[in-house]
Amino acid sequence: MQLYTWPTSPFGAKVWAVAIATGLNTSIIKVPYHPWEADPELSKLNPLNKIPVLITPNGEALYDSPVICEYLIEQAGMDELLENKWCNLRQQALADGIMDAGVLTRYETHFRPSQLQCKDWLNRQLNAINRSLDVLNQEKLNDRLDMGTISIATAIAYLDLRKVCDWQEHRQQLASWYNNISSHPALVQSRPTDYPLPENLIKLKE
Ligand SMILES: N[C@@H](CCC(=O)N[C@@H](CS)C(=O)NCC(=O)O)C(=O)O
Repeated sequence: MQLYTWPTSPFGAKVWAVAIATGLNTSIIKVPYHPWEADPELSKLNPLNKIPVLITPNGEALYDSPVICEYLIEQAGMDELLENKWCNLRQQALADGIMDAGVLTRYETHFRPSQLQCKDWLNRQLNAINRSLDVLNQEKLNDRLDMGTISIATAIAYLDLRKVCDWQEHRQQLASWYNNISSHPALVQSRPTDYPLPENLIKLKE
């Protein structure tokens, strides 16, 4: 299988953590692909032009990340990652929303000239992140890997990578849960990491 992804992508990182947790990572080749490339290759696979995209052994292109994760879990027969399914899927949705708001914040603050940035819109993203983190801080989160905890830990790793906000402040329960779970090898090996933009995209920042 092939996974189109990029090292900074939290959604790609989540899929990779699931791939490691299911043992299917050894059957997947990562194809580094920045979604802002003008090359139409990605949009032929996913008309939304977003990563991650998984190419299955029969050549089918799967997106988006929850669909890919569920596919990997089913292929590996690892239902335990989705035990208490609705809680897991809700937690994944919340974590994905944090990732969405974090990625949009990054795009706005990093790629858009400061005089064009919209403060209200940035605050809206930050408020969504903060409300979601407050909810997670009240929850008794699992200490083992499952679809919910992988998603939440990856979302937090992305907030750290891009320094989106001081998420630990006043959230002691969530911080101590994260400090514990983030040392799991699947999360260490999949963590989103900084990576230079492809050369042809650097002009976007100018
Ligand atoms: N809901 C999608 C979100 C994927 C997503 O937003 N990926 C970002 C990279 S982290 C992307 O491809 N952005 C390109 C764009 O927004 O045009 C998923 O879960 O896979």
